[in-house]
Amino acid sequence: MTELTLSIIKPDAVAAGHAGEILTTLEQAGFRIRALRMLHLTKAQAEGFYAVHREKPFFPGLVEFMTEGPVIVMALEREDAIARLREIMGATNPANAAEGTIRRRFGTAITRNSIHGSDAPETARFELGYFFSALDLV
Ligand code: FUP
Repeated sequence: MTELTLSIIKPDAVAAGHAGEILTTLEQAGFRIRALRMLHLTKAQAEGFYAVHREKPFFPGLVEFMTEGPVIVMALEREDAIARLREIMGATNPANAAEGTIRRRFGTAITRNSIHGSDAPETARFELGYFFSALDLV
């Protein structure tokens, strides 16, 4: 089924100059970019996006990291986009991510893992709506 998912090229990957390679990887994996914007998240915006994690011990560090520099936020369309993106991203900890995955190639720690992708349909709906309106999809 063709579906949309939300992806973020995180501040570490943008700062390291890997945004282009990550976009190329996504396009070559069959994702169509339906919307894209670059922004520097505020603390409140990062906290809202990761609200499901607010009780976790890593939450303050996650918010700090996600606000340290600009990110690139995308709505991506593909057959089984949510599951396929999770596959090519790799495991949360780059050290455990399969060879060739984006997190293995560009992530440097579990806290600095280069890319985000929605993990389920309800999450994708919330996350797409957090950054984009229907009018932004082209
Ligand atoms: P993922 O869906 O793979 O991004 O992973 P989670 O939703 O479990 O975690 C969201 C983000 O929190 C991860 F991308 C990185 C960060 N995190 C940590 O910093 N430490 C942890 O122990 C777990 C996650």
